[in-house]
Amino acid sequence: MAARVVSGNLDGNGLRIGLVVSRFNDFISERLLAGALDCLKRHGVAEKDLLIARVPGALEIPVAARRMALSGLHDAVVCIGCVIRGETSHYEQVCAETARGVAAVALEAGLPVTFGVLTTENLHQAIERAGAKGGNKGWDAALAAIEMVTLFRSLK
Ligand code: INI
Repeated sequence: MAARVVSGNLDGNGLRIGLVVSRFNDFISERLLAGALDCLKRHGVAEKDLLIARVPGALEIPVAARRMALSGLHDAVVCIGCVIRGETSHYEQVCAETARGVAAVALEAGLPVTFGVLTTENLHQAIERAGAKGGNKGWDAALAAIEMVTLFRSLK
């Protein structure tokens, strides 16, 4: 007998999505947020089912994401921010702690918590990934959230 394969789809109808957005480097993170919102709306997520929480910097993302993920009010949480090496001496710590924290929240809550946090060498790379040549990582994180929520529904 062939193995059963389950996968998510990209139908966002009825999904409730929380977004955590950090203000640091907001020139970039606002572009990422715009990409994420555009993606969610184009895939059927209603405006009334979106909640955006703004935090100061990437290091504050995990704890806000945790709050949202455990609230029971969202099917997934999309994390958005931007860390640029050129602008920070503790780049490695900020990146590692943010990624580790977001992954820990997803495991604790058992909810898709996706990572739209850019970690780049310089501003140019960040611009490329926030709506220029490299696409928009906010869009990608939003799409991953929809796919994961719909996958989870097939895994019940
Ligand atoms: N936060 C970011 O989101 N991006 C950065 O590039 C950054 N730099 O450069 O340090 C950054 N730092 C702030 C940090 O995330 C916290 O907000 C701050 O330390 C207060 O806890």
